[in-house]
Amino acid sequence: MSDATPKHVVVGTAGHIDHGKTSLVKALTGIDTDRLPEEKARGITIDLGFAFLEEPGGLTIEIVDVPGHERFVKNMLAGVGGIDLAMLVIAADEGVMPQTREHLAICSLLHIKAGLIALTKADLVEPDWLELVREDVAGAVRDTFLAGAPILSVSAKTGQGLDELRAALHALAQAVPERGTDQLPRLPIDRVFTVKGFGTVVTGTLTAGALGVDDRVEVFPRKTEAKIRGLQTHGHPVTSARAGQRTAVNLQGLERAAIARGDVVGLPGTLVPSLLVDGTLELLKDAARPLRSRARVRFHVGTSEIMARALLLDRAELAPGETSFARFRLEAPLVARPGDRFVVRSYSPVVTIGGGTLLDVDPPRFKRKGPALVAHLTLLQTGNSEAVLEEHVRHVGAAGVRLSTLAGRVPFGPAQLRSLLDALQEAGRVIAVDRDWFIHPESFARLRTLVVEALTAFHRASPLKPGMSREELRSRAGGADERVFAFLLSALGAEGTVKTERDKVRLTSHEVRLTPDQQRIIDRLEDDFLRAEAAPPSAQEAMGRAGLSGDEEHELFQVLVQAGKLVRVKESLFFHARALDTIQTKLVALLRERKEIGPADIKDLLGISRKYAIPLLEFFDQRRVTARVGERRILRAG
Ligand SMILES: Nc1nc2c(ncn2[C@@H]2O[C@H](COP(=O)(O)OP(=O)(O)OP(=O)(O)O)[C@@H](O)[C@H]2O)c(=O)[nH]1
Ligand SMILES: [Mg+2]
Repeated sequence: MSDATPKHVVVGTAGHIDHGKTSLVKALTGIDTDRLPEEKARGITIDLGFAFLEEPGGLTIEIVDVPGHERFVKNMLAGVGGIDLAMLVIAADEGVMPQTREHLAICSLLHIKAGLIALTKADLVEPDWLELVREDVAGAVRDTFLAGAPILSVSAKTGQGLDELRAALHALAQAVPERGTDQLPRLPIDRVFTVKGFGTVVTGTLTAGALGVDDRVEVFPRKTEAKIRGLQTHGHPVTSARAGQRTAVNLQGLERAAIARGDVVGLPGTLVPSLLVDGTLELLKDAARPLRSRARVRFHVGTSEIMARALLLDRAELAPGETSFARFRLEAPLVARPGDRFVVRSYSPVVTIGGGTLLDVDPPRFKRKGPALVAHLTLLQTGNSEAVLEEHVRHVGAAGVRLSTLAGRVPFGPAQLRSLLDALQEAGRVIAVDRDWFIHPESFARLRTLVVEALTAFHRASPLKPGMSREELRSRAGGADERVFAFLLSALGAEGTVKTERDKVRLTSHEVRLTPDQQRIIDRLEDDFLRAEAAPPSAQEAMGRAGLSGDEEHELFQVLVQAGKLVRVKESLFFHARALDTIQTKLVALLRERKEIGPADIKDLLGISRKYAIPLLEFFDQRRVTARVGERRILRAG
């Protein structure tokens, strides 16, 4: 590695209370991580502490020191959420103790990949004893990620073994793979405080992506946005921070009280707060009892702890050592990404019992539980990236999904998402409604069938109607998303299946066909309106004269309206289109002559009553033939 590529690796301490974690961090780095007065007074660590080692070659080892006390495991969990390596600290004079095991289990559940064991306080024991403890420890970690890891005897008091420890940490850190760069920034907050003159500052390990001064960010799940006023790492101002760095973020214009540990800083709209998450759940082998479905648990992810009910999807209870799929119903919104590891502790007694991997952080609401959901989760767990993406698009159904929403649900970054979508589109496994909206071909096909069937049924029931209202059709198609529906209609139009005219949709094959009887009635109706000229009958009257009962809603009457032969002038007052043309010609001629007319003039002109005169004048105003000046009309210019 060259100096040009700085690397940040986060090491978390772990281990039983009083075993010398904080002393060891101080001996290694010179930094006393116990800051709180209460920690000083009691001689124990209560909350997280932070230190670092600048190594040659641009490597920074960030150290998170955690409390060992069993009452503060909750704080320990907030600290180890973002670590790369574990440093399990065991006092040589006491050996493996309860929180040694619990912390080790937590690191295992979080899928920490590597680490080492520091057998500290070596100055307090005889070499023979040290050997026995070493064997004991090697046995205790045999079935864990620390199997075969370096076990180094050290002393914070005498400095014995510190150089070797530092060299071992360096070697492990070198081997930690670089964090991917195609991820949006995410900083789970572990501390919030105010700095005089600066305002609110939050700190955390930037687990992914990068943040820069002046970036606009959102604090999830608070729905509050802020601008980054300043950034610091290790007490020094910087203009940007990258994945793996301990970062302090000065947020402009945000109240300290509005934020808490467990919240997450990210780019606006890029994370999905959710009350329901699905994943795998593994119960620890040494859990005291089986976990029953619906048990209330403490759910830890990132730096947050949220109460939840664990619903087992395919069994009534989970035995120690077993793994199954589970759905968590959270009592407050959770902010996480698929692929995140989590830890579960029982409600009471408060002990770590298991953990797992999140598969779906914004799951579809299945009507049926059980098998369908298990199949969905199996695919998310075992499928390749393309299959996982396709599954997410499939499960949003006919509504389709926005690109940014999809980005929050898939376990990969924006660039990979874009290229996977392109590949799936190419293969016909995803349809792009537009650049920002996607639907699965199966959902699209179902929607297409619904629309064609609805139109077919409509034409059968109303053969005299030229087409179905677009909105009615959309609601028949399950209230399809407007964007998807418009896309579908244009696709059906392009293939020649439907025709859309104004707000009416019909099958291209549909034609209004009248029986001779119906044609006769229609002719009669039309004739009635034609002859009545400026004083037409009501729809009901005309229907009666044509030997039918009904009003303007009657389908035969509507045939004339749809064909544009009868024109609605006002409410249920219809005129024949040709009569209107004649009236207009007369009206214009009169206006040319007189320049200005009143209602009485049109009554005289056409020999009609006020009942027709007023609506006609308003109709021609609307048609922009005339303009109204008080109660009088003039010819509209142009
Ligand atoms: N003799 C000796 N004493 C040590 C050594 N390391 C730590 N101690 C003592 O052990 C006690 C506990 O040390 P801490 O470093 O506070 O232990 P800790 O693991 O951080 O404790 P918690 O954070 O509360 O879990 C202190 O009194 C230290 O002085 C060591 O290497 N040798
Ligand atoms: Mg400590």
